[in-house]
Amino acid sequence: SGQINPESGKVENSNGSYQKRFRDLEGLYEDADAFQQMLPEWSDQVVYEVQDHRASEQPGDLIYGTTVMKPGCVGLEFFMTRGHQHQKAECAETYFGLTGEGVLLMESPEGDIEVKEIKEEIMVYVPPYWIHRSVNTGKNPFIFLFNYPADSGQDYGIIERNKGMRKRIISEGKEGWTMIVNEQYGEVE
Ligand code: S6P
Ligand code: ZN
Repeated sequence: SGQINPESGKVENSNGSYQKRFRDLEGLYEDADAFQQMLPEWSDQVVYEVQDHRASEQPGDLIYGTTVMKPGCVGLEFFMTRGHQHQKAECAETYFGLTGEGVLLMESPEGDIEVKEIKEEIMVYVPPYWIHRSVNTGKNPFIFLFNYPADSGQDYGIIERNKGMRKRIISEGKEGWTMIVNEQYGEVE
């Protein structure tokens, strides 16, 4: 057992972590020009950090941890995670909001879309096979807890090959967000 700090996302007994910096996220956002304009100032800055606890990778075991995401936008598009389907795609996951606000954008293999708002004390279930990506739609850090099977793995290739997910989450008005079609989806080079 160990404490999880809801304000910092610190997982007391974590045994792994990684950070994604702005420069690592090239190609994720629709507005490539806006990305290039931000790059000099943002390059080294951490957009999100993952800390987790892994007991083992045995089937039946669980991984838990937190993701801490900075607020911000590239053009109109909010900061987001790379997104993935689980490598063992039949593996489900849960997310539980700790601080700030965001959404979980989910897409089924049939192309159905679900967007679930996450904030403090809100639980979201990611069904087997669904691609998922989290988005910070707020003005503060967005922090959530996750739990998923230890042998699940992540497949990032599906999003890379498709040029993203079918939809994008952009800011609207002062505080809001809206979903738009990803015009680059499925584009062939
Ligand atoms: C893992 C789980 C989260 C994400 C994390 C970063 O299955 O969904 O731990 O890994 O939020 O997102 P991503 O898409 O860069 O792995
Ligand atoms: Zn996942």
